[in-house]
Amino acid sequence: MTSNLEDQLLALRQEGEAAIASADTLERLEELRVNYLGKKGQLGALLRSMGQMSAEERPKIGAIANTVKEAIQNSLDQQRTVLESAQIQAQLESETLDVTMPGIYRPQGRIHPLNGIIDQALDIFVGMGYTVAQGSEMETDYYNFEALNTPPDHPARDMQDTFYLPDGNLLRTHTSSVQIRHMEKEEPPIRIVAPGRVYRRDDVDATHSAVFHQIELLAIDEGLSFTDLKGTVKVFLQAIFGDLPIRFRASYFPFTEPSAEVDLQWNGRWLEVMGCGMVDPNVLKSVGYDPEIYSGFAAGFGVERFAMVLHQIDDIRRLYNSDLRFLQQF
Ligand code: 2U9
Repeated sequence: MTSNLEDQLLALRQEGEAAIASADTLERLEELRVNYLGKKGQLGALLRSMGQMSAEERPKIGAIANTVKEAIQNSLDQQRTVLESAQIQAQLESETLDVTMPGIYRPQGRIHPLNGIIDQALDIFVGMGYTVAQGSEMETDYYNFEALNTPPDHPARDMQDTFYLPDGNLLRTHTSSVQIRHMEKEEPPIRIVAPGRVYRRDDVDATHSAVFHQIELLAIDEGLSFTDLKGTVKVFLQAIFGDLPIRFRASYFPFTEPSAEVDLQWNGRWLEVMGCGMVDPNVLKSVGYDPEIYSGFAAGFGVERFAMVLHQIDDIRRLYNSDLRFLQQF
């Protein structure tokens, strides 16, 4: 009886170890664990028959049963390690990237040179405390001209220069109406920068377009002087073009007095790049500001002109053609 049970235990160990060693999946290994060591497994079944044993035999068989259990458990652990590392190895091999394979071509968009300059300019003015303001491209005669000290007989209002709409409105010829509307709503101090599309009835050629982009800035406060204007314009132009000489040349605009044009020395030549001036007292009055208390300065420039100077573009129309051979250079 004793030796029979002992033989059975040792046979179970041998059979178990062999089956476990040849298990080729983790699922199969789990089946074997349940079959040998589980509650209703083979080892348990053999041990239940120990009930009929004498008190002397029982410890001896018990000890053998324990070594069998440990041996089977060891085999299970060992085989689990083998199978798990094989699984990881297989996963590593199937997921390995071939870094020498050619990549997938994805066409990549770029910032249009006009947007690049607008972004750069707005960043500079925001850095100086200005807020971006925008408005409608369709305007009334009042906001585009009258509030800007441009009387009805002024040549800028000529049908030849401005797109008038059948209802008497017009397409704005500059972004200045944005500043007028802003001043009507707000009180000084004011620091705004207004980017946008503007319209002029120009014949289109290499340097003229009927639609182009402007950026204008406006500062209104107590005690602002031409010196503040010069400093602001200089900081801005040098941030865009580098540390180049600039000069202010007296000029005329209806909405500023005094007015100046700003030239930049670029590749040894003086280039006109901006207009500016102290806001005319009549403009301040038109929005209800007292010119005895407040003064201010304004400046404006054409974005296309900046782009053409910076990138050596010979024809303004290249900026609107969406020709990828051109745009991919930026
Ligand atoms: C308000 C008061 C004054 C804006 C200004 C210029 C001078 C100027 C041109 C540059 C080239 C337009 O794109 S361009 O053709 N602009 O020379 N603009 S002062 O003056 C203002 C604006 C708003 C209330």
